[in-house]
Amino acid sequence: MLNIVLFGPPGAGKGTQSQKLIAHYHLVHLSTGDLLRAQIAQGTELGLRAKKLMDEGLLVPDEVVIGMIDSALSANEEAAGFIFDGFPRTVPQAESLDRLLAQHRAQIGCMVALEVKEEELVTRLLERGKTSNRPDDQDETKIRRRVTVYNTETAQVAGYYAAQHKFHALNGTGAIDDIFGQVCAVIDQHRAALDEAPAAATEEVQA
Ligand code: B4P
Repeated sequence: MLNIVLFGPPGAGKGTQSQKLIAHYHLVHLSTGDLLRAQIAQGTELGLRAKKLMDEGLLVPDEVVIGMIDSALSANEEAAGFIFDGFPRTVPQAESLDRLLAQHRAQIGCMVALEVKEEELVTRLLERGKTSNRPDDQDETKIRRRVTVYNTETAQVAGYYAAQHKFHALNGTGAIDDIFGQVCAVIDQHRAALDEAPAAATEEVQA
């Protein structure tokens, strides 16, 4: 099973690269942002609670997103693997993801982080805000708050995966196809290593 975490600040290109990756590797795309926006569109109680936080550029509580990922994993038992986009965003979310995947005899293969400077993030998100209809993309103060939340609450998740030797950082600035090529190179390198040592990987999951 090929399980990839796509990581980076808001506007780094996670959603953009995810679309290309799911087509290339035939993986299931799990974006907590998309799952939350679906709840908002359906007008559920969860969606109403999440909307208030998302519109302000704040994170939704861990137990809410962990519950959504738990359900999505169970609903996709036959998947060849997953692209986790925008999740995990806190260390407790990362710890829960490891536990949930272990229940499915799986684990995260690698995390690919897209690094982009704050001014470029703000430019991209304000541009998307012209057409996305997303309140969190339309106000520079909220966009900068999202970047601050990333720096204070989310960036440390990189260390969690670095400690497991699964962290790879790439420059997320430049042509989308060039960045895609670099993301694929990291994933292909991981797959080659898996092919060479499948037994070791399985033992690790069962331990
Ligand atoms: P998300 O939906 O995850 O949204 P995002 O971080 O804003 O966007 P993403 O990073 O995918 O966008 P992309 O760069 O592809 O989160 C929204 C909110 O949901 C959060 O603020 C939070 O409230 C909540 N939430 C979600 N997950 C959560 C979790 N796990 N825990 C708690 N709360 C959670 O695209 C941005 C723009 O850049 C696009 O217009 C794109 O065209 C452009 N772009 C992409 N690559 C480019 C490139 N190389 N060059 C130029 N432009 C590029």
